[in-house]
Amino acid sequence: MQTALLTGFEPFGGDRLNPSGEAVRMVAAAWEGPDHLVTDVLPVAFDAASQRLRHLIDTHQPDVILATGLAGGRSAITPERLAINLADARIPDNAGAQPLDSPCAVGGPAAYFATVPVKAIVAALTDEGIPAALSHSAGTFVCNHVFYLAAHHAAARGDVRVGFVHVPWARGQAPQGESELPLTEIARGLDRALRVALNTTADAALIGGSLH
Ligand code: PCA
Repeated sequence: MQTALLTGFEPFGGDRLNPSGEAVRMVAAAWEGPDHLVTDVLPVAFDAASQRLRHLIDTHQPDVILATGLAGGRSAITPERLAINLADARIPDNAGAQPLDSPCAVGGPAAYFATVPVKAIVAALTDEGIPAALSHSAGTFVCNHVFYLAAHHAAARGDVRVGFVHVPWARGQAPQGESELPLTEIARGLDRALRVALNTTADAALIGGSLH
């Protein structure tokens, strides 16, 4: 039996809800194994989120870490391929911190690739009729920070698969005119993504690159 750590985020930027945190709670409530699932909803704060993540990893020693967050405006569930060693916040985080041009980890490599099978996840979600696409940038805010630090801890430990999935606005929560998906669909997508990450080690050789 493997242990999976699945995280979402609390609301930020003046929003009332964050679909990633809500969907993670739904996945946890419906989970029936066979693998052991640990979930948490992280603060949208650079320091507090990284401390919380570190604590979760040290406590539970997960085999798979899948962190998730909101990418408002995207129309699909998007596994991220790359975490970069850069914190460059356009808005203050929920603790008021706004790092500019700072490394996530001093002396760390410029970037890490996701080690969950991102293309297989996109294919599995698409097969189930859930809008999904590969993304090559998790941004430079708290989501990328958490993804980078999870990958950094995993690189030191070895043998841990790490990924990050951004989700769209949930239906009824999106600002006027923004793309949205039903929250149940987002939760179903995250459950499916996690199961693929748990059960598939080699990624699928599928088209998923972008021209720009
Ligand atoms: N989205 C933000 C931070 C928390 C969240 O859900 C991001 O993409 O960095």
